[in-house]
Amino acid sequence: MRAAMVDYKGMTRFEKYQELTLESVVAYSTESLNEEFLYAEDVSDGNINQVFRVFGHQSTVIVKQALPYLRVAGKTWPLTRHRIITEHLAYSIHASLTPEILPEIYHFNQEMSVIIMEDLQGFEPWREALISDFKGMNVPKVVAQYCSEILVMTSKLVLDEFQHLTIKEKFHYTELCLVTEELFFTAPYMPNKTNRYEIGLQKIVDEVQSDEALRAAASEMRTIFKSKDQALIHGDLHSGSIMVSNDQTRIIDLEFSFYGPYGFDLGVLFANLALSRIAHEVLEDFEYTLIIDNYANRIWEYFLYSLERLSIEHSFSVEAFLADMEHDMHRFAGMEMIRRIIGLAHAKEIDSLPDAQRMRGQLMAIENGKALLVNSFGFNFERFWKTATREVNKI
Ligand code: SR1
Ligand code: MG
Repeated sequence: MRAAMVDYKGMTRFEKYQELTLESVVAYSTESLNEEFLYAEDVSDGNINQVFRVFGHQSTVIVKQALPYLRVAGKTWPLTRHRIITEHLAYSIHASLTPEILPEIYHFNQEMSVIIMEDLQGFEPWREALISDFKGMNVPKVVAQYCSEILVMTSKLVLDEFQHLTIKEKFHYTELCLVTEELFFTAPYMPNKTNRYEIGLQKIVDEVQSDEALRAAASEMRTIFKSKDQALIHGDLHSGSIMVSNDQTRIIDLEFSFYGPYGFDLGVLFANLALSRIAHEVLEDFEYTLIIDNYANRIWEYFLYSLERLSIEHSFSVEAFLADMEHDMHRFAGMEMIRRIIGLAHAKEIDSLPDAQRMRGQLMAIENGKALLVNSFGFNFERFWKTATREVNKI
C-alpha cells in the first residue's frame, strides 16, 4: 500500500479538479482506492468522457472522468462536468432496482468528476458483438428486465406524488438533454453544421429536410422528449451502452439519464438493432438477420412479460401503460435511425460497410426511419419491426 500523496500545504494532489492523464490516473486510483496501481491505458471510445483502464497487482479498474468539454469535439464544445453527478445518481437508483445489471461503483469524487468502477473483463459493446461474434444471447431478457423495472419503479405508477417529486428534483433537464435535443431532434431536419453524411446522400437528405410532415413530426417528438417526465430513463440506450460477454449483460453510460418519456429507451434500442440487421441484410448474411429478428422479438416478449409481473405486484394497467408508450417508441425509433445516418453520431455497423453495400444500407435506414416517424398509428410489434427493417424498392 502507498500513502496518499500529500503536498507541502497538507493538501492531497487531487483536491482540485484537474484532467487526469495516463500518469496521474495511476496515482489517483492508488490514493482513492487505497491499493497500489501500476500503469494505465486510455480506453476512451465514447464521445463524451475520458476513460482509463488502470492496472493493479491483482486487478484492474475503470476510471471515468468528465471533462469540461465534449471529448470528441474538444474545447470548441464546452460542457459543465455536471453529467458525472447525474450518472452517479442514476447508477445508484437504477442499481437499487436491478443490482446485477450495472457495473459495481467503487468510488465517486464530485470535485474531480470521477467515477471508478468495475472493469467488465471479457465483455464487449453489444454493437461490436452484433457485427461479428454474436455474444450476448441473454441480452433480451436482461434489457427487458432493466427497462421494465426503471420505467415502472421510478414512475407514478408506483411512487406517490411526493416520492416521485423527490427523485425528479434531483434530475434536471440537463445539458446532455440539450445535446440530444440538438443532435436527435433538430439538426438532421435542417441544414446544420453538426450533420455529417456522404455526398451521395445529398438528394435524400434534401428530401428529409424539406418534408413538412416529417419536420412537424420531429418537432412534436422534441416536445414530447422535453415534457413527458414519466420515468427516470437511461437516455442513451443504444447498443454501445450495453456490454456483453458469453453469458452476461451489463448496462453502462448513464450520463444522459433524466425524467423522460417511457418510449425513448426502447425506441433507441430497437432502432440500433434494426441498423445492425440492415447491415447484415445488405451483406446478405441471412443467418445473422434471423438472429437479430429473434433478439428483437424476445426483447419485446420479455418486456411484456416483465410488465405483467410488475402490474400484478403494483396494480397498474399494462394496457394503459403501453398505450402511452408504444406510439412514442415507434417514432423515437424512426428518428434514431435517421440521425445515425445524417447526424453527427453514426452507427459503426453501417459506416463500416463496403462501398458497394453502404449506400443501400444508409438509404434503407433513412427510408425506414421516415416511415416509423410518420406512419405510427395502431401499434403492432411485428409491423413496427418489419417497417424498421424492410427492403426498400426504390433503392
Ligand atoms: C457528440 S455526442 C454524440 C452522441 O454520443 C452519445 O452516445 C449520444 O448518443 C450522443 O447523441
Ligand atoms: Mg455512451
